[in-house]
Amino acid sequence: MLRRSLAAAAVGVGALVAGSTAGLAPATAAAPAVQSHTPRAKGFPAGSLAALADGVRLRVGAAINTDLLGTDATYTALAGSEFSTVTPENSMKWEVVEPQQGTYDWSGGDKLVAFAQAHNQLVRGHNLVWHSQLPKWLTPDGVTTTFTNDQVKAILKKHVIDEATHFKGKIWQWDVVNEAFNDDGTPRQDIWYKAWGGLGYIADAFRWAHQADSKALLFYNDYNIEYTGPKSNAEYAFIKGLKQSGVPIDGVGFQTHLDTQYGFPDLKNNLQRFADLGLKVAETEVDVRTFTKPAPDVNVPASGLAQAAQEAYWMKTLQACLAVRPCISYTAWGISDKNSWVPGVFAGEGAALLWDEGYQPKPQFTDLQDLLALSQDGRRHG
Ligand code: 9MR
Repeated sequence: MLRRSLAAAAVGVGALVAGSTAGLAPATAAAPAVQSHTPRAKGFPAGSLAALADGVRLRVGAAINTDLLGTDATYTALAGSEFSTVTPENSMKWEVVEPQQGTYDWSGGDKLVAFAQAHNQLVRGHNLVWHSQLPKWLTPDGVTTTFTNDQVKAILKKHVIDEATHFKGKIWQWDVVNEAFNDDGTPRQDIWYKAWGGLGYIADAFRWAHQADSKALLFYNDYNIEYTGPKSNAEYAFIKGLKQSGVPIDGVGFQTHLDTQYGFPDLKNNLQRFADLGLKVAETEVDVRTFTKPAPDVNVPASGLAQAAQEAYWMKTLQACLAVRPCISYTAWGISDKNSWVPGVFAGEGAALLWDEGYQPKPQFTDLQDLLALSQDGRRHG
């Protein structure tokens, strides 16, 4: 079900077999574990998304461009006051942290961790294993490499253990493996799949990450699994198998990059069926793009209808998380339209975030505030 191709150019695709929906864990059984993994957020301004979300035991976050922290005052102020969790948009990715083999650069990740600690925020680490944004010494394209299979295996093990060890104790949730399946449900044929001769690298990566940092919550993260279809079904079956085999996986991240030209996904059902496997779930990269006016207005919705659709989609993404108790965090993929990846990848689309290019909050921001305020006495209080 190709509702949307997350830009073949920028990101990958992927998935496997059809799974059943034999979810068993009742919501009441999951509640205590969820709450113990969602520490209270303190010190945020009244009315901020962080403070409002804390009232319903939810963490709300944003992907952060660490280059803008401390250099863009408005961006930095919003990053520190509105969000109770942060994700490095790029600065913990392999091409950034190990640009030459054996030479590490943790500066961007360390900067984000320090910022988070100074602002009472938790960090979602992103990511340890992916086919994209890999260093050139390892692969030019994510599918070919001059290393042997055994060398690739040793290189991945070292990377996962070294990075998880460097950030040990500082990461709330790690995206251990990102985007391992295609939209048609088949496994992505990247250098990891080829070296292992299958998806065995995923279980290994979770075990290594757990060995390095036993307290971090370990997530599998992907896009287009918000919709029921070949990809979501394949990942459901695969992750159910991981759980049954005792692999230390704690959660599944639903990236939630949505586009108003496609119908809204049955997101709540998909969050719930993965949660029913005994997992936490999270919305990890939420943005809602729509058709926009021609340049230079690349972040101005093309019509009132486009704007209204965006607002509805934002509210429904948050509603889905609020309705599924083990949904422990809700993260937007950026703060302002000024810095979003969307217009550069999807020509004619944009306006995907909660603040406009001038850092003014958009109606969808107020909508989320209102929804969180209305939820304060809801069932998530337990
Ligand atoms: O937002 C990120 C952008 O700055 C990078 O150029 C891009 C490279 O692929 O990655 C973007 O973030 C992606 C994330 O790491 C994984 N899911 C899809 C996100 C949007 O492409």
